[in-house]
Amino acid sequence: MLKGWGEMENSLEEREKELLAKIDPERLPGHVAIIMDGNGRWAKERGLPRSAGHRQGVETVREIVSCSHRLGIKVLTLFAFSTENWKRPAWEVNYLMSLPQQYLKKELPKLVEENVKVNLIGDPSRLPPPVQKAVNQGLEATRNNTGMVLNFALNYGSRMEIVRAVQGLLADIQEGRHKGPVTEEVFSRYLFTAGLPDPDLLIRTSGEYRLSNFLLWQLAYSELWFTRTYWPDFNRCHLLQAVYDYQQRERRFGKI
Ligand code: V0D
Repeated sequence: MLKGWGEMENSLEEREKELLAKIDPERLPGHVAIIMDGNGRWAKERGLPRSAGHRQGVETVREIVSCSHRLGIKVLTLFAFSTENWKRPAWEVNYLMSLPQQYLKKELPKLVEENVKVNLIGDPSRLPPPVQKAVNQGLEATRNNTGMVLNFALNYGSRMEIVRAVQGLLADIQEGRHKGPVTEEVFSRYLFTAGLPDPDLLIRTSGEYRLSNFLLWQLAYSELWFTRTYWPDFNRCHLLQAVYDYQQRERRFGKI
């Protein structure tokens, strides 16, 4: 028997309540990183253009940002656009590039009000100037916020990040700005994620089991959580389930 709209919403809410009751607020993952995969396949299965999958994916971003904020997660990193994504068809890249503006136009007032700080990792210099402008406005408007860090990986690639860190460190050594040993702590200050804690939990949607050049250094000790759910179908209950599973794993680890 198909359920009506009200009942479906209700069951999502019931599930959310159950999960919230099981989650220990004292042992939340401080930093959650997400590879938001499966928009294209979600659209294809519905006979829709890939852009429809991306559009629905933005709705999921709204829900997950809001849920993370309410839960008390300190850093949420979302892999929005990789250095490899430039190889996609021009129309799709153009559509993707319209999303930061679209998202910020609607969400920025709420992010400001909720004390969320927008941050960027990756190389913004290759992004179209209007995208750079929109993103800079988001950074600027939330610069002094002290709540959750909403970290978008835009034109991000982990190997590029590591090579640039080496270049930056080398330049600082050669020009006398860095003296002393090169430790892990020193090196990590040259990454895009300088100042942010490493992710405690990585989530990847859509049944792919790879890191795809995402945060290779930073994920060294993270718990990895995979789901076959496509990103447009991912909701707050999936996030809460991932956090709950993370806490179960932590608990087992502690007993060894
Ligand atoms: C498409 C699913 C939000 C994954 C989510 C440019 C792919 C929706 C942003 C965004 C994308 C980025 C920066 C910012 C504010 C919002 C975004 C892209 C793709 C690629 F400051 N969603 N989103 N950016 N998708």
